[in-house]
Amino acid sequence: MATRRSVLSGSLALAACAGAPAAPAAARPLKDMLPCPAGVCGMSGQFAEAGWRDLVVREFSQFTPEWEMKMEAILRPDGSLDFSRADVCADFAARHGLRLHGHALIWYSQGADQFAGLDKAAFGEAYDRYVLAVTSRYRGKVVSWDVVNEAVAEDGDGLRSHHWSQALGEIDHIRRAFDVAHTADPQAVLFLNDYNLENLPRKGATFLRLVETLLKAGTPVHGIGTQSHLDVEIAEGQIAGFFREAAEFGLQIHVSELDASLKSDRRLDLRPDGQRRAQQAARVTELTEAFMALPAAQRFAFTVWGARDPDSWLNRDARAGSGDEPLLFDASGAPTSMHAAVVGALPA
Ligand code: 9MR
Repeated sequence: MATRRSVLSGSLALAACAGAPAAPAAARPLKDMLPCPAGVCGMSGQFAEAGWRDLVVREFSQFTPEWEMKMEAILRPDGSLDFSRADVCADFAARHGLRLHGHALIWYSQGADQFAGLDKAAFGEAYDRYVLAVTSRYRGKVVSWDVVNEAVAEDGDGLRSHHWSQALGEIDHIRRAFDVAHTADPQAVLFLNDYNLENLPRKGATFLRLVETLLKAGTPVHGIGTQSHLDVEIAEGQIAGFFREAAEFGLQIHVSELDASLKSDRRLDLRPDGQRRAQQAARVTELTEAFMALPAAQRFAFTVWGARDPDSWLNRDARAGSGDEPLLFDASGAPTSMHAAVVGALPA
């Protein structure tokens, strides 16, 4: 496939032969260059910051609340629901014409305290009520939901065990969440979302087996969300391999939380900066090409987990410190070398 990279390098070579100065590629917004929605996450605390807001509105066409639509933000300790922060996000998206992706209804890391002590029947009822209430409230506003987030065990050996699976069943709690969400909002595109699917082939394989199990059971799973918090050191071909297999279900695919740490999976890394950047560019190029090679109808959106490098969760982790450059824009809002890797891999 001809990509912008090959076309651009061809025209630059011609210009150099003719002795003409090479014009910089036109700085077009990402949302105009991608053949699918360009997504970004953010938090309501950023909405008033002009630098963040202008960049997001100029470059992106889809928005994922990074926190405000999670159970930890909505479900109060007493079990009542607080939609105030999620509503602020829905309003922000509507005001700026951004498609809204809901994240995330059921996540192993949340809700344990509020659901503790309920007997099986009460647990199931509260579970259904939560999913129903949230998806109904945003019907017609949220286009898509991560219904179950991070179901697969860390090392890819089966599924995680947690309060949801223990009370309602390993597969059944997933089916139940999708069924309720679908009933509440039949138009919403419903995703199973997880991470390390490209980084750990064993985990990717378990995830795809889970998708198959759910589909065979008639569960309304419409999409595969691959978070793509990329480990830039993985072998060439691993990302493309995962996308090829994932595509076989014919479901929509969402690159849902892309970032690519330069910190080598948080380990001490003494290699020259240029070498790590080259790794980052190579893997991000592979990911972008693999996504763009999907049939158009399967490309749901291409979402990055933060607008500018300092916005990244990776720079908010107290242990890791700051200074990572895992995103498409730097602190000033200028495109990074990772941005160039994405743009270079887009179809010409
Ligand atoms: O980036 C998010 C961070 O700000 C939150 O504190 C954290 C817990 O809610 O979640 C982070 O986002 C995670 C996402 O929801 C699911 N995949 C992994 C993301 C990074 O940890």
